[in-house]
Amino acid sequence: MTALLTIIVLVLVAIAIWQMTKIFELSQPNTDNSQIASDKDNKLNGYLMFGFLAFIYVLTIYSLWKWGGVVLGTPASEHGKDYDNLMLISLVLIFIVQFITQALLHYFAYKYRGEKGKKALFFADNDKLEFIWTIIPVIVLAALILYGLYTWTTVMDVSEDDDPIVIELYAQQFNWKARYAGQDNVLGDANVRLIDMDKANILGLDESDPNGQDDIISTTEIHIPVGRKVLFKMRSQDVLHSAYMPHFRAQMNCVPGMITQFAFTPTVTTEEMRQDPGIVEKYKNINKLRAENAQEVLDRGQEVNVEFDYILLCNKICGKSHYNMQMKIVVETEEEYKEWLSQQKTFGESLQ
Ligand SMILES: [Cu+2]
Repeated sequence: MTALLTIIVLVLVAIAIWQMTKIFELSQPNTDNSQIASDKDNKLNGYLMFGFLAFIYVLTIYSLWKWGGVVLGTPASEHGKDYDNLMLISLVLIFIVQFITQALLHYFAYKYRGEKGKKALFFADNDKLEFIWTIIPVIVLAALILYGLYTWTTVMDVSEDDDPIVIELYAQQFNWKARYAGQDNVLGDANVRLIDMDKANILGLDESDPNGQDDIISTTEIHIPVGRKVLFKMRSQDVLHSAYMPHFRAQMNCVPGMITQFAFTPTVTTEEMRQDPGIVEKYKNINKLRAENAQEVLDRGQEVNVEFDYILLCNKICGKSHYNMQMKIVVETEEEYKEWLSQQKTFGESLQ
């Protein structure tokens, strides 16, 4: 941030000096102070166009080389591959189009630079040309949008046959709570007005609803079994939040007063993901950075060495501690999941 501000200040100072010399020049008597560009000026600007073209190409290539590795890596859900494909196709298309059009734009700016007595070739009206530059974007965009819609409906489709595990994600400033639907796989009714801290009814469950008695509330982490579809139902207590699970390519807004949902099937357990070459490399780097700032990390009461874990984040800026609104997700085998679940207290038990 300081570096950016310094650059801005330097640029502003440079502009100020430039303007002052201009004023000085204009105030001198008997000098050529014509504001009309000469052929020499136009030629220089033509070359500067090429300079700018080179600058954006170099910047693009440098960014890809330098930060290309910080993308999300192996998707951990069934639909993740489709999602990544859609993203890749869109990016490649944009990249190719931008590469060609920028080159043409800057080349023509140079070619038809102002020159005394020169007139640029132009078409006042050309049906064929207009047809071509209308129809090509229409076809490409229609294909892209249809493919996107198809992917979206496939991702969002949850059928009863999938027999998904139902889990509620409850968002509030600034934490997450998860509620498992229990034996009956039906979440009990809940309402923020029923929240009763004295009785540990932190999610406002309706105590008279039998569906809620076997619900299990977890305030620390979410466990899900690999290969089973999980249906997340989102609720918010206060403001807009967004449940974001980047490794599973899942995100859904949490809106006060309504229930939203997102379902996916996790395909890679936490243990397996820790062996993923991309993750190993990333965590090597993270731990290196943490070791370099070990004292600071220890002062925060954290361990220097960290291991990969799936994570649920909030992706809507919802207040001052938004950045830290997160919850650990553990993907494990069906047996481990059942074992963990059996150790948790049901809502009925916690009321007694
Ligand atoms: Cu939030």
